[in-house]
Amino acid sequence: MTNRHDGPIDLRSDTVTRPTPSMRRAMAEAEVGDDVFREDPTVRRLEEMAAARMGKEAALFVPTGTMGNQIAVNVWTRPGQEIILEERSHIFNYEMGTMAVFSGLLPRPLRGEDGVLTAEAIGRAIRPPVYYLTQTGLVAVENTHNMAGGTILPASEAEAIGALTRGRHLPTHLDGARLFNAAVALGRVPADLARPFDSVMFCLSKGLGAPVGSILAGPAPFIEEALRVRKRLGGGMRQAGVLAACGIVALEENVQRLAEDHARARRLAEAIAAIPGLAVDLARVQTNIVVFRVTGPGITAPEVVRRWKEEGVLALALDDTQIRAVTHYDVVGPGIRRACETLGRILEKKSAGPQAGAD
Ligand code: TLP
Repeated sequence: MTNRHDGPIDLRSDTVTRPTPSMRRAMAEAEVGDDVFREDPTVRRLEEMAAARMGKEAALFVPTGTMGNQIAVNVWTRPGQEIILEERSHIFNYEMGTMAVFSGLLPRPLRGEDGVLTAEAIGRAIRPPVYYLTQTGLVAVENTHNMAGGTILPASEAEAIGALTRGRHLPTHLDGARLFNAAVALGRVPADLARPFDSVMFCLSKGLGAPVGSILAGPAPFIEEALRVRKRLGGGMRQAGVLAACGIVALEENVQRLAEDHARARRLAEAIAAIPGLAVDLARVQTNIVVFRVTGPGITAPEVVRRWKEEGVLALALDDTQIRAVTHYDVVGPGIRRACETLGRILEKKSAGPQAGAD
């Protein structure tokens, strides 16, 4: 068995997981009500549980991580302000400019080494309170950092950012889509990593394996306003308890097993590092994401991805030279071995000359 399901070994994202058998059972048995009236007991239970895990006063179940982030961005800011974020962050690159369209904000992207924004760099970018200057409205950081390769924001840096922004009376938001990966990798509880930030979003639908849903957590008045903004965005769901039930299972059963995904990502990265024509920075492989480079002449990342697909392995080409592979619940050890072997063969054929590579 290379997979928990039939079909290709799917390393495109940890979003592709399907509900586990206990999630299917929980869905069937979930007590439900109309959550727009706040009458769904399963949604409320998930929200309470999630708030406690994040060490925040309150939490809100939202359909997607993108919506959770954009609600936070909207609640914390006023139109015309700037938001400080990392250059490769999800909020800046993959949320369709919603910060501008919906909240009237300007991005202030900063480059962080390995995706890590430092308090020092943020401090330099915060605008002084001069009335004729554009004002900073929010600082948003990402942990783990997806496009930098699942890198972890060091807890000490998070604390330094919190201390800085509190001193400057600026709100902070943590895009913790994969915060549980960071917590498991560091052997910490997620609340420790969320503490320096005013609000946090995490996804139930990534490594934790739920089919749908994310959580936005923060102070009670913030979540009260977030509820209104969620409705404004069309995110008020009705008998959402069937989905929340999977989120509860995800939090109860799937957190510690993230360590297996991390071990598999490391195995994959080590195999990649040994293949001539590929390069990976092993120090950056800290959780379940492997971003590697195609260095061999005469073959591009999209071409490698195409040939890998023919061998039954799916991954994402990020550009002409970079590929992202993400480990998750549905791919098991033999699948990772197959992925390594087939990748080795593709690059070998390539270096054996154009004839061999062309078949
Ligand atoms: N990430 C997806 C893609 O959108 C890139 C993936 O496959 O990794 N924050 C971070 C850091 C994310 O990686 C993602 C999704 C989100 C937010 C948004 O979550 P969803 O997809 O639920 O809107």
